Amino acid sequence: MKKPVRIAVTGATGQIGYALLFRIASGDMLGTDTPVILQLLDLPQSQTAAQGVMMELQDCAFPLLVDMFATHDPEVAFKDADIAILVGARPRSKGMERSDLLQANAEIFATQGAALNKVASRNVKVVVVGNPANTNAYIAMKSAPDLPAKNFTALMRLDHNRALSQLAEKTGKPVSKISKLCVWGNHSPTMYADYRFATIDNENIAEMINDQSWYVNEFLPKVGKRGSAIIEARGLSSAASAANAIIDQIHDWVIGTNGEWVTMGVPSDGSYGIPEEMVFGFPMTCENGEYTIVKDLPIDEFSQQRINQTLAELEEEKAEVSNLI
Ligand code: NAX
Repeated sequence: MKKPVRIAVTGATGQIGYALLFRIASGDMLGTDTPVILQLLDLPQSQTAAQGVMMELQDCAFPLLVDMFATHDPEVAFKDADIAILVGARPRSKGMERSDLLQANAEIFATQGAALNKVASRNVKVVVVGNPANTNAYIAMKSAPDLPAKNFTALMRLDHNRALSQLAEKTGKPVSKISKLCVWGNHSPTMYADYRFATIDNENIAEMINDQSWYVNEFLPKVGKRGSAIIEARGLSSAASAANAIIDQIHDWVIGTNGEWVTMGVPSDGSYGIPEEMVFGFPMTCENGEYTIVKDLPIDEFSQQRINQTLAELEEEKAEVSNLI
């Protein structure tokens, strides 16, 4: 049996946490040969709920779940964590301005970044989910100067999966046949789901669909506003699909993509003119626990315009929280 992997999950008693923890413990994320220890973080007022979630986890009798605990102290939750999934964030309350929300969340992620810096495994892999995910990941990364910056990522896989499914529906082909799709930028409606390189059985999807108006006027807005459409229909924000995307992103980062492209929000290395360290969605391949940005793709005028738009939004978010970094 392999050594257990310590997985810290924040916001553990929230909707995404509830959809996520059971799948981690069942082996969906790291494989059925990898035991796990769950280290759950939530606010003091959620500790009773956390006990309830742990009772349910216990009642599943998962063979891979070797230990778990819940706490409200980030330094306890992140102790020796190999993987940290930062889901917990402040929701927007009535009358709260966007800048107030950014600030409130920035403070949470600055504190959690500092705690990771102090107590987590030196090679902890971090996925930030709580919104605004890219900027929160940037703040956590800047608050953890002793950890590798590249280990701080933002969840962009839900956007990628949403785009995949829309293309599968349009072409009538299975999702599993689609390759080389990517989503650039911020996890927000400004994201740019780019299908220019995407193929099905080596056939270019853009040529197959051959309808730029559908792409610009239907596909891009549908993918970009999918989160709002779900809130409208369900009365609650995406939870199971978000949890599934977290599982996918970490699975692929740890286990590899076999040359397939996925999307992750990662600190830029300057590729495609994105300022260094800006946490940005890029096309990615993963191997041996490391990700690599797919380089040197041609960027046409339309794509550059879309990339500039999502970058401008991230620059704005960063400026609003500059007091914390
Ligand atoms: P919930 O409100 O159901 O749960 C959030 C949980 O976080 C609560 O249990 C709360 O007590 C806890 N929490 C709040 N502050 C905390 C702190 N400082 N430390 C630890 N725990 C804390 O929200 P849920 O639906 O689970 O969504 C969580 C976050 O994910 C939100 O910010 C949401 O916007 C974001 N999302 C991000 C997505 C992405 O693709 N990046 C997609 C789904 C989701 O919208």
